[in-house]
Amino acid sequence: MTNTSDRAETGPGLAGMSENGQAGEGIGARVLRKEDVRHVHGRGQFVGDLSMPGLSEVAFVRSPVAHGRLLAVGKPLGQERRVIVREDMASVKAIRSRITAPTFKVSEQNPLAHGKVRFVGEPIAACFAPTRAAAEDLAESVTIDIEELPAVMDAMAARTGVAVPLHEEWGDSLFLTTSADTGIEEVARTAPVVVTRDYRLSRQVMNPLEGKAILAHWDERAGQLVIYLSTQIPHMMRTAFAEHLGIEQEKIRVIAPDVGGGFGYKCVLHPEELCIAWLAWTRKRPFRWIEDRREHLVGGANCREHYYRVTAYADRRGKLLGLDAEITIDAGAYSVWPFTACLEGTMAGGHLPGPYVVGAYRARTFTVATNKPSIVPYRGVARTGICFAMELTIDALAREVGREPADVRRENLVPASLMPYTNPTGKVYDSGDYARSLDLAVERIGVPAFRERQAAARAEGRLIGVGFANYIEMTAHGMMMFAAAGLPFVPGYEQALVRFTPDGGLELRVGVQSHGQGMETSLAQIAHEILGVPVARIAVVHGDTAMTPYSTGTYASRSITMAGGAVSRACKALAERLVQIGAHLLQCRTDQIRLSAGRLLGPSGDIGVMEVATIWYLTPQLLPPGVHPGGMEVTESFRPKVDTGQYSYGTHAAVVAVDAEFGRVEILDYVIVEDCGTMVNPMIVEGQTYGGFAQGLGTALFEEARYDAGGQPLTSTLADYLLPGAAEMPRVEMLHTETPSPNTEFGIKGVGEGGAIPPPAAIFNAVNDALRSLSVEVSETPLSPRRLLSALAAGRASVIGGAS
Ligand code: MCN
Ligand code: SMO
Repeated sequence: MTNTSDRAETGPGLAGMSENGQAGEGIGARVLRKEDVRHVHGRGQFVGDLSMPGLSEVAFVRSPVAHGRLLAVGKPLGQERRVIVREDMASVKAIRSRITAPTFKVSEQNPLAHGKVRFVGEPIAACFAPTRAAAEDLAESVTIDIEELPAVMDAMAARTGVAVPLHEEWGDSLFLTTSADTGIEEVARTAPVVVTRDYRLSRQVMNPLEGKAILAHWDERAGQLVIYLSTQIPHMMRTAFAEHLGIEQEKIRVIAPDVGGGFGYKCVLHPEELCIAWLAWTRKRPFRWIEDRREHLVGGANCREHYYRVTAYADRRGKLLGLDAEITIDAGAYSVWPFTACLEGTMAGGHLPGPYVVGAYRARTFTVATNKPSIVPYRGVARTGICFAMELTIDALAREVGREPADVRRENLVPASLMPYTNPTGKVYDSGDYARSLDLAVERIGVPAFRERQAAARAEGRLIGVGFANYIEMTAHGMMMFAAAGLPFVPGYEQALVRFTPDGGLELRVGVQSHGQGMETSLAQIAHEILGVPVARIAVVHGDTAMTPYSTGTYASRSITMAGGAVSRACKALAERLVQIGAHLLQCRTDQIRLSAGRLLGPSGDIGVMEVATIWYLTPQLLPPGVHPGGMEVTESFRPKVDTGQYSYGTHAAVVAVDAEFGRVEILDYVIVEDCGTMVNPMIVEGQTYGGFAQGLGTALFEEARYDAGGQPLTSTLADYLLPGAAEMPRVEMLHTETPSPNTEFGIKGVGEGGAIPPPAAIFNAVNDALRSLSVEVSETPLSPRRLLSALAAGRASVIGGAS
């Protein structure tokens, strides 16, 4: 990867933005990640690393069929107390996640199946023993009797009816349908150019290095059920356990130790977690379950699986006059707590226009229940799909009107002069210069020269192509968005507790959870920016409900904006106190003091902020009575001025070579332009973007969770479910622009998901550009050799058919 910065002040070793930042550690500095030291030395502490006397390990008996009536579960003789079924834990509430939309249908998911099973891998019984191997042997000896029902596997077909719906009381298979229309009919009647396409984004499994993991035990002294959980949302999980087990929240403590990747998979309540917590609560001793790879690939929750039919109406230059979309989401068996089955559908309907002015807009969404694992949020949530559908449509339109795709993009992008811009579904884009981002990518690729190269290659029988994709990434969307969606929880103010230690170090306590995003470093950089305490002396405390303020947690690329905002506010409040105390110590007025690089500078002397903190704690006799009883500890909160989301954005460009004989796609060049407002740590921003890109590359070319017609998973090992590895990652050139958000501290926006959004769109557009001379288009992920070869074969057949 090479990096080119578009702003002069970014770069290794350069100082932060204000005079308070110590050189190289403030906002904008490429500080090395503090957390990497323990991770690269193998000293991280994951749930699997914990040990505890008397620990029982748990294995699950899982459904071997996709759909059926569960008639009986037989416990092995003499081992009954070690095998738990739903009846044993009757007091535990089923998961009934919902939004308030009147037409939304609620699914009931039992922590262990009861009455029916609805996907292969659904937990039926929990078996415990001193070792996992013994627990698995026990699970093998449990008998189950299931009357199989026809499996509902095809979401598109299931929209119009099925033999036996999963949730029979519904009468159909639809969690939710929505529809919005700003007047498409009029445009449809008159538009000179009409382009219609179908797209499909495959079902994926997110595959964090560490699967789900939970260890729960009873702490007699604290009177608490202590749950070590690999999660992104410790505080919300405490609420989940309390609500479902019927325990008061103060009796539960959730600790997220090191978490080996979340990607959305760990921001929902999984049924197995309820079982482990219930076992520890009722037995008052420790239990653990760690998901293994096969469990993850077969019965873990999935993501994506979108189907689109998109019609673009335009004038002859390709200026959009209207956009009409039918969006179907295969949501799997159950609605997950708390985000529900409808997150993908509602976000897709609300954001399909992306960075474009589309004119009239109609979107109808269908969220369908099928006999597959539930759909959960995954890096990019919905936007990877809508970016794919929108950007491939723009390219199809460009081909139709005979213009360069980049030119048609520029024609339709929301101009910077219209910011803040309200899209047709009422989403407010806070700031951005989308055309500049596209122009940078176009310039980097060198489109006119590429067209010459392409023509020369074609003359030699080689197929190469270029593709662009613009994206927007709604980040840190808060109260207004969640309340409007009617979700069971609504994020409001984010809090941070910041306190000096008696020796002048700093602790930042935040309720969000860092599991690879580098927050232990970047939050410290924000505090350093304001107070000047060296980053090495700033500890970020997170992932423990007993030690941190409440937070809905880490998802929606919200943490640096929200928790960073709260840290900033708390540090500013502390700075004010320091100045007041300092004025006394330096015998001057507060307005004569300046805080710079960690020192309070007065007219006739100066003192370090760390020293002031030490004086407050250890030699208070030096201070006048009543000086700041609140002391060197502040809890402050933050909410963006407009909290419908801070919109990061950017452009990806791919140059590919297509091997029409073997169906292979080779990425020759890849350029990323990204803008996440003010960057706290450009090195981490690049790491986040590159990591997201790897996952987007997986979506584009490799990953697909496949099932047979009966609902049996066909990709239950990593030999069948392909993930990109280091060898598949191309060289990427990354450029940054920085358009601050007007609504946040320092103008920060989020970046955690952006890299994963446009890669499938950019790569498919490049492939379609390469295949243009053959009149072949591809539109289904992943672009495996099989898929590419069959598209080529169909193209040849249609050419032959057309000629006859
Ligand atoms: N950052 C920055 N300047 C900005 C924005 C971000 O320096 N203007 C840096 C900060 O170091 C920050 C990090 O980027 O800690 C990510 O910030 P943010 O965009 O706020 O995202 P979150 O911390 O809320 O993380 C969640 C986001 C999501 S939603 C998914 S999914 C995802 C992602 O982060 N999962 C991840 N990135 C991941 N990275 C890793 N390694 N593992 C995951 O599970
Ligand atoms: S999928 Mo990210 O946890 O919002």
